[in-house]
Amino acid sequence: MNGWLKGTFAIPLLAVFAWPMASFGYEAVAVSNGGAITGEVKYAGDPPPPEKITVTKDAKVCGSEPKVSKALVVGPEKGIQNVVVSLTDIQKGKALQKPAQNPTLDQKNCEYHPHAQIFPAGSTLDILNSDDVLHNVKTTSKVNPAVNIAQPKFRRKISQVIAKPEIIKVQCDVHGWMRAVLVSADHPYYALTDAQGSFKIPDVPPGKYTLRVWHETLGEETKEVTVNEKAEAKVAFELKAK
Ligand SMILES: [Cu+2]
Repeated sequence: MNGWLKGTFAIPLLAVFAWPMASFGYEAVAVSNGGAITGEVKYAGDPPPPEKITVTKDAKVCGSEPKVSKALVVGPEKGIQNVVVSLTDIQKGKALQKPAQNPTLDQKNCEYHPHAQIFPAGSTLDILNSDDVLHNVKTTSKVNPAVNIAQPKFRRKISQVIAKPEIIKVQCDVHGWMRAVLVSADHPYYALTDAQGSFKIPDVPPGKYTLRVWHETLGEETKEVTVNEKAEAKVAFELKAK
């Protein structure tokens, strides 16, 4: 009798936990006539020199040489690296592919690797500690639950599900200079600018969209963009310190 009761109660519980992930209103369709959005994000005016970080703790592991901050990386032609570019109002387009492996955020030599990354919402992020020191992983998420976890050296991996779409800043309270950006995406039309500040978003169904650029220290800006069939729409942005 007990066993039978357990069985009946187990079914609805499992159903709740296996509930399909919310689709965030985005519909996956085949895109055969898409266009591309390409462009550059540049620093307006004279960019500040790269910020130097003095290692004030755990020099044996973190290194005693000053580090260069990756928060604002501006190339010789003023292109800004690691700007998050995305379409904010796309309803339909190509399917968001789940990566073959979990995205990882590695803490190594008291820096995050990679500094910025994009993965589909619902992914399990593997947070690795490759250092023989205590790190602390702290986010200021608002859409997803905020995370604040101590990761001692014996805790090599923490797996954290990032369920909802959001741009999330990560920092370590033990080493105040450690900063990273996680982009949990609800569709595939996201890109990070390269070292030249360039980006490309391919396979966009023809239509009018809002294109947003977001940078961790410079803030965000949006522009309207029209994508035509099998054509390239070029968009240029300039950002500067607020
Ligand atoms: Cu740390």
